[in-house]
Amino acid sequence: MHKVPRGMTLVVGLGISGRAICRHLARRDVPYMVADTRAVPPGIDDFHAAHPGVPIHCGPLAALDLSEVGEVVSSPGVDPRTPGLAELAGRMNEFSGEPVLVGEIALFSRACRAPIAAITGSNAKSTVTTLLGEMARESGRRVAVGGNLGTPALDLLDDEPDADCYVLELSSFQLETTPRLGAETAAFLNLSEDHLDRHGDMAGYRAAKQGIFRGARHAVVNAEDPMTWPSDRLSALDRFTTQPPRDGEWGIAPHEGRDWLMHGDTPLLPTHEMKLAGRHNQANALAAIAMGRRLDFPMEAMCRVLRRFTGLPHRGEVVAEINGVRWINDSKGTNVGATLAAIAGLGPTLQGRLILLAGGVGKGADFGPLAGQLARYGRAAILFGLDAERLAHAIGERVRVIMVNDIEAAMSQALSVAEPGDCVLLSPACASLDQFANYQERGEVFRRWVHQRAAEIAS
Ligand code: UMA
Ligand code: ADP
Repeated sequence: MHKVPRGMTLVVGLGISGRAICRHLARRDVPYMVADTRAVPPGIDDFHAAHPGVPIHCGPLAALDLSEVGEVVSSPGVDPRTPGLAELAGRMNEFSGEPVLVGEIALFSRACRAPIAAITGSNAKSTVTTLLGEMARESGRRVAVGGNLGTPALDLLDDEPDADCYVLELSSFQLETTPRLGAETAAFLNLSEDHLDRHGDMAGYRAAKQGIFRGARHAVVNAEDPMTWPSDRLSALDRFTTQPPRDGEWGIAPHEGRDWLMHGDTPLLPTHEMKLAGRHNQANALAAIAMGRRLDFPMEAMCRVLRRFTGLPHRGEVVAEINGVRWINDSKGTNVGATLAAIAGLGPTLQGRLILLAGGVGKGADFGPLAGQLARYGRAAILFGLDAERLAHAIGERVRVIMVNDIEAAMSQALSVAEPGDCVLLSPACASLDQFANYQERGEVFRRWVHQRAAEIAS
């Protein structure tokens, strides 16, 4: 057994997060060593060159003697219940007073001197994080944006040390190993089934995400999803909803004959002026505004961003309109909650009906919840990939189902069944890994095909 020297810091995982942790420690002259469970982690030679003399342990963590380790800083993808780490549960660090086992975000919150705006949820994290970052910029703030999305949090501290505000997207994996975040404002957007292989059940998954509220001065939660509400009382709390707001909530209500984003009785912006499509994105906008208000961003600046922000690629992205039919790429809809929100969000805004393209790796999820919304708004569901049969079984009695082999066949079918006013929505409710490298590649295939058809039809 290899003994980690007394008081030494151990970094676990040589991926994006692990490397950011190493850079952070090196800049602060903290002695550390590294462990990765793989026999030969990719990029190990580059790592040796960049960090000469840093010892690396490869292979099972249980082969390390951690009885005298000072602190273990683990990567989000590494389960704290992994043999070797599990034994550290409950052990406290004598200097920091925090658990011996922490993650990257624990180091971030210790070192960060500017307000933190943190966003979590099963879906819409990247959209709200990006929106809030844009709102900060539009308000003249020096903002740094990253975390689970884009630049790792610890790199933000060093790349942009003078930022006056840090906007972080945080995953349940990151929050699970953050003893106290101390955010100025923290949003928990929604909770639906995901990552249960890691967190065991919904209660465990929710508990990990609730970590976003530890030490928070202000919370933003979803009035329609009680699972997002803090389990401990917080004095400052804002709630958003897609319904008319009650008791000072942020919501959506008719005003002068149209729907508006509202704060209590105050109209903020007509929803049709937003570039993002669907009710779910209006909810995302309200969450971002509620956080921005806490950070003193001017309302006018935030509304300017909502008028121009067209969304991130592969998230409800309108690719083209062909013969009166809108084609939307929501390839990032990789779980049932995301696809449900996309259908329920777009459905009420359509003149025609929805043609859903879905399927892939279902990760054992229950597809049943899709049936009701598809019955309400769907013309057809065109299914492909590994779990197409299981999907068909769950929704087949409520909407017309067409089974195909792959996404190209699904798009050809969609072209023939769609009528003017309809919308073809790629929101698979599944991971892509059975037929694609990742969700981006799946979205690119959709995009290319739609652009080609649009060009053919135009010529
Ligand atoms: N490793 C082990 N043993 C394990 C698991 C991992 O040694 O049991 C090692 C791997 O071999 C690898 C490294 O740890 O070398 C990878 O660590 P990681 O899986 O934590 O991934 P990183 O490359 O460090 O990227 C992580 C996030 N990945 C995950 O949470 C799975 C990235 O989020 C994040 O951008 C990055 O840190 C910077 O903060 C990606 C993600 O998929 C986008 N997140 C999930 C999601 O959004 O659903 C949560
Ligand atoms: P995340 O970073 O949490 O994965 P994204 O912003 O990348 O979130 O969006 C992922 C998917 O979540 C989108 O493709 C869409 O299908 C779905 N989505 C968007 N807004 C919402 C919402 N308010 N509630 C639930 N799902 C949503």
